[in-house]
Amino acid sequence: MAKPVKKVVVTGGGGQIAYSLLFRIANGELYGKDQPVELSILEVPQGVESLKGLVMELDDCCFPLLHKVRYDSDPRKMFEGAEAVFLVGAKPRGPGMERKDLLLENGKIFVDQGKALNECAAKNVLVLVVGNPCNTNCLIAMHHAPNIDPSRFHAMTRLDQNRASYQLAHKAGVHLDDVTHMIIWGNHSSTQVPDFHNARIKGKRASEVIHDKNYLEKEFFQIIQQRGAEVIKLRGKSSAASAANAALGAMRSLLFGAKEGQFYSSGVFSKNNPYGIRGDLIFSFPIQSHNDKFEIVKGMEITPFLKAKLELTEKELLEERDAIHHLLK
Ligand code: NAX
Repeated sequence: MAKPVKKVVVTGGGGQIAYSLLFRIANGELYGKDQPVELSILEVPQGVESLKGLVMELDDCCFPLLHKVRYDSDPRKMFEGAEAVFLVGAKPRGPGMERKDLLLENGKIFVDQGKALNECAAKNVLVLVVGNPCNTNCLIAMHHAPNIDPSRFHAMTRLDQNRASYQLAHKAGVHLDDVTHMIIWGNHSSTQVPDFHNARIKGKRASEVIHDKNYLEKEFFQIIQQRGAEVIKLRGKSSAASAANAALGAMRSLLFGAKEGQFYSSGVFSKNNPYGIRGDLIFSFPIQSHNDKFEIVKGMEITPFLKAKLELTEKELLEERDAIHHLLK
């Protein structure tokens, strides 16, 4: 007998990340090749018309698992019964716009969407916030959805994790599968902390394989922290296919867990975290999931170098939270 259809929502449907993401979900790359899906695509009112062309393309792919596609500018309609939600849609930073202005502009979007999720989504919905600044947007959405367990809200740091894993594998000359435990701490921004100390290459600490301390502490950090900006400089547009790929991977980890003995990075509510980070932020930690429950992995070694970096990214997140505190009322 066919499985019941899973309801998946992607916001920012007219944007470039959604253009990569939607086709992969429809092709069974989120839930698997035996799971029918229904897609609901949210856009701003002026962007809805162009979604007709996107939906024509989805139809023309003849995806056997794609049960139905809906699109609209009303989050309440789109979130109805949703089980997996990718909050991708957000405004880009315009010319001369400060990060603080972007926080305020995009923050308002996540107030409304948080409320709509609270009212309309399935109670066990999983929400992955991609739209930037994703940690703080996630905090806002979570805050306005008190009926949904906070552990269901995640901000995406998987792209940063993937970038860091690739760089370590490349530098060490090993296969990607040989790099494990690669964790991003903190904010998805240039203060993020790609933790080479706890990362493993063929089971050993990365620093036991890559002996160049200067590379690990300076160059590696800079490559990862600036990777998004570098892609924009060269491509003229921000990362899209790699972001969609990371979003799929992140949601799959939330749905199905990591491989035995491994974990992954995700921005989660920091309340009662075991690393002394302030408890009212969305902060990226190492995460393990068991039976649909998410836990911050305990016992990671925090060196003085890491501690100083964690303080910087925590400070930035506190500043972001202070800038939008009125949206948390
Ligand atoms: P685009 O500008 O191509 O698309 C964004 C789309 O969102 C537009 O079609 C816009 O109309 C729509 N939108 C705006 N407000 C909306 C609302 N209230 N409801 C529904 N849709 C709305 O951006 P794209 O390249 O797709 O990137 C989307 C977001 O992802 C951006 O905020 C971007 O900064 C962020 N990213 C996050 C990453 C991460 O790792 N967390 C990496 C990639 C990316 O930079």
